[in-house]
Amino acid sequence: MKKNRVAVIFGGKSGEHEVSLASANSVLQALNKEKYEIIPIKISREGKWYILSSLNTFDSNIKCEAAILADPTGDNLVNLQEKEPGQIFFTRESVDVVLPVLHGTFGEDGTLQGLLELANIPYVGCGVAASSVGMDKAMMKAMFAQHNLPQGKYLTFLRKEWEKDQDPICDEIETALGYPVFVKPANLGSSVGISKAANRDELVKAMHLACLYDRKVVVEENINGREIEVAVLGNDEPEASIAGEIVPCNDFYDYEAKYISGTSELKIPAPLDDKTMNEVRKLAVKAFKAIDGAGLSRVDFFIKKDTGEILINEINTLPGFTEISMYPKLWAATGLPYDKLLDRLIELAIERHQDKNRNKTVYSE
Ligand code: G1L
Repeated sequence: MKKNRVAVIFGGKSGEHEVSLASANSVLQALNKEKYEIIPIKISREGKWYILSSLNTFDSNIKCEAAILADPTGDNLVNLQEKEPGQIFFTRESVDVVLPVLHGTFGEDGTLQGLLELANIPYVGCGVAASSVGMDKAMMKAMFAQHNLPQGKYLTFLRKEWEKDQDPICDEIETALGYPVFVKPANLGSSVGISKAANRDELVKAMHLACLYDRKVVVEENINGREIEVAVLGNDEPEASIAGEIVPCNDFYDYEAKYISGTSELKIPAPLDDKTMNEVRKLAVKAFKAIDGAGLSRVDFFIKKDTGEILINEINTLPGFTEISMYPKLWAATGLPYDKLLDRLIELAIERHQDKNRNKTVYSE
């Protein structure tokens, strides 16, 4: 049988270049080489695209794979062709499916997905709209609210509004949310620009900082909750994995522990009573449908330590994807191991593409 040609695109310009390499490394190693012909495509930090000129070199030579992953600029690689961004999709005779392993701007935000739509190539994961909604915290929260998903209190502001008049914005935040609050650039492209403010002085500083990174800022109430995550998989009939819990090493919510030092512990399954477990799984599917998700997403919740109330925190359309990341571990614990999960995601990409091509694109009787 003819092998499916799978292009794995990784790297990228964003601050999360290394995160992408780690996930791409796991994906490239796990993809079944009997089933797929793999075309690795690397986007350098400078935004240049590189593909292996000889696909066979990659297939048979694992060292080559390691070399790509080890070389952050791509400058030292042999057998590479430099391409204009996206050029490959319009000049190659065929790529059967694309796996985007890219974080943030250009990759996770819907722009690469748009390019692939234009080229009519199937790709793993969410489409243009879901990807961009998933990247914008203000849009995401508005979508959740529209679908009556329970979430914490929040306010959004434009940089323009902040620059015009700060006092009424601070007043509004203090009245509606109290202290402490989390101030974040709406665009979740990177983890920079986020801070916690416990008084007005800190709030002003936090707003200034967030305004450096985006024209929209989201301010959230502080929630003292357990962090629960659910993996969703599917297209029009998505399914939820069992839930997992992230236990930060410090017993209070600690940003550094969670995102930077990676010292938190994962509990799979999360120790929850049956009712709560069922409820978070149901809400995860609802959130996925709310953003019109496809393929995969990880949905993150808080369970309030005092009341047990479930609140949705966010949806992540391209979650961490190394073998030890939460998303693949949740599916492994639900009965779908890493390599089978990749097979399923590729299948879903092709199914969705075929379903889309059923649509009429011109009017006729
Ligand atoms: F394999 C998938 F489904 F295509 C896939 C691809 C990429 C799943 C998850 C990711 N994740 C990432 O790209 C990222 C973790 C590097 C974003 Cl930072």
